[in-house]
Amino acid sequence: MSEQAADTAVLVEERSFPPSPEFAAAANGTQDLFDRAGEDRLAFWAEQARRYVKWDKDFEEVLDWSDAPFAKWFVGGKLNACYNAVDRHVEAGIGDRVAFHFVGEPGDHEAVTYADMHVRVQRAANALIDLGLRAGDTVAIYMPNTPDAVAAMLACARIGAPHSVVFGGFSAEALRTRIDDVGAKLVITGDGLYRKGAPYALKPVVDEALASGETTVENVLVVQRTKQEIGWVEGRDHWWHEALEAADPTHEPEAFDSEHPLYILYTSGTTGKPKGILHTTGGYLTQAAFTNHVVHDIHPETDVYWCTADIGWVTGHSYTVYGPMTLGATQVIYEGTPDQPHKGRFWEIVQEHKVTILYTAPTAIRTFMKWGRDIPEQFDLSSLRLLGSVGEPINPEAWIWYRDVIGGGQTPVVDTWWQTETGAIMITPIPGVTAARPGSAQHPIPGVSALVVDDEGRPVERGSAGYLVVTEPWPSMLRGIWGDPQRFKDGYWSRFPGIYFAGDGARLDEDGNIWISGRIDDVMNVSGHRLSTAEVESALVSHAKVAEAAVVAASDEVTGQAICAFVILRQDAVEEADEVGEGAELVAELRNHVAHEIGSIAKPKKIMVVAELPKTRSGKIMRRLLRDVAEHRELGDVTTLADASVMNLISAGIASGK
Ligand code: 6R9
Repeated sequence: MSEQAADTAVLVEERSFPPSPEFAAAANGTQDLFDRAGEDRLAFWAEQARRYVKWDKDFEEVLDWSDAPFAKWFVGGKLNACYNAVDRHVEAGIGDRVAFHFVGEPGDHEAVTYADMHVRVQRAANALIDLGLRAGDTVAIYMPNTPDAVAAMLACARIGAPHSVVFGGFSAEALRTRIDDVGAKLVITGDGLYRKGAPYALKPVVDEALASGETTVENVLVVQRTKQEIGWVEGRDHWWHEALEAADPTHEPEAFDSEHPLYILYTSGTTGKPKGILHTTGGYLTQAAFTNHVVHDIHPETDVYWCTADIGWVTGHSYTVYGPMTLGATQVIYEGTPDQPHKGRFWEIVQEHKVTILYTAPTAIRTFMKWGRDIPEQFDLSSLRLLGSVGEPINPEAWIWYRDVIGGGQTPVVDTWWQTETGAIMITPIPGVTAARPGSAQHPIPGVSALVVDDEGRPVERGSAGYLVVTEPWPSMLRGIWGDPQRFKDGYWSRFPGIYFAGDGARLDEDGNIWISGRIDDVMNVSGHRLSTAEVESALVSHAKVAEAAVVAASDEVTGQAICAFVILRQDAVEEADEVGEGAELVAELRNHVAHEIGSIAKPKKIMVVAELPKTRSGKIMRRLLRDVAEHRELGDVTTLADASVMNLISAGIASGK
């Protein structure tokens, strides 16, 4: 058991909330699924694949694990993901069902039906082909959270061009790294988006990203959203609406192999270089749709479902685009932030669109708690019948508040554990079956084998903590890291040979529930966003005044963790700082520099300028001690420090405000 996993383990909560008999009676997820998966796991997944996905050609083999850890699911099967998300619903006669109630931050609305989406994805697919895109080419998407972003992703899937969505808050630098790594031929972006009450430019960031050096990007498609002034490169840049208008209105979806790459999504690992997580088509779609159906309990004919994640994150991929659309669900998609123009915006949207299922992150829930229950209490939230949580551990207090204040003390709450790498939900209560335990993700879904193991990879006893692992392959698992098969093997499959190591610590309680405590590696989780300490450190040391930097995550009441940086200045910067006394200014400059290098989500909450960093004799920074400082705790064991007096220096410097 690692020291860190032990000290972050959450307190055990004893209360239990069984589903109401009415909820259980109508629920999609039943005990029967566990029984069938228990009898024959592969037959169970084959059944789900045929139930949820329409195949152009049926598969011959469920799983080929002969080249482990590179899995092949539903071998020999052929399908088109965009057809599954759009065309099939139009063919089934439900084209006039609303796919998206789009809510723009400034208050504009648009209802987009499945038939509308059908028109859009066909034209967009042809527009991509007109720009020379072919199956296997990659496309970077850097867009506002709108139905057009969804259409852009689906148009790529339709022609077999893997997309790589980059969150609209990432910097030009971060965008460029991802474009280069994936070798994108095309970027689809917007002129801008509305966020925090103002238009925010996107296109200039793309221009900046593409300005330096040779690039693989040949064309840029620009969706008009804010109508702000933007630069234009003749021949390279094209308006999305003009390209769609000029394109042929009909496009026959092509059937691709079940293992055809669907997308690459970058996420932070333990080094400074983000990993391109690769997902393929058949298995991914199966598990995304299955979990969306049985965990979120979507009844597509009657529910209005709202996943608040941006499409730039995996949650938006699986639970706004591929899962719900494969089911033919009606959704809300919102562009902006929860406090625009007022702190009741989410609840106003729930009331107006009669949202029945809400899926959001603990950091948002804790923010709403801080703002006070009187805000949601001003709105009619009685349409809500199920609440979900994702992205980080949810503390029991926030769980109870969510259920009581937002769910009227009635709704099931599903705390869903999964990762960019797992592609879809892995551990969660099943709302019509499981008696929920606030703060615990509880049990693996039917067909998934997850365990808590000790240092040697042996399952821990009930009541003990250890590492979270997945012992059998699952359909939506990552198929690798783009361009780096070795990193895939080393990063996930070598800590416990042949077993997937998720990087999270967990605890098994006396009743067999799994409690996830958080990352045990150098990955931070800030408001549900993953960032590596190394990534932020390398952004800091790229600033001319910084000689060395160490970054740790400190617990934070609202964001779960907050980034705390310790920096050593270069000698000339120290002298300059002393002369002009620019402490606060320097800190602001460094924070902005990190925002420029990575994006605002990576801005350290706190930066402390120190004279030395605590290191072991082998030169490793002892982050554990820095965490103690950041969390105002008494220092732990300092005996392995090369120079124990360093900590006195740091503490003294911090006390004097230096
Ligand atoms: C979907 C998503 C994955 C990491 C994961 C873990 C944390 C996610 C959680 C949770 C406790 C939950 N995490 N869900 N921790 N309880 N219900 O968030 O993907 O951005 O890749 O993050 O998030 O630490 O390893 P991703």
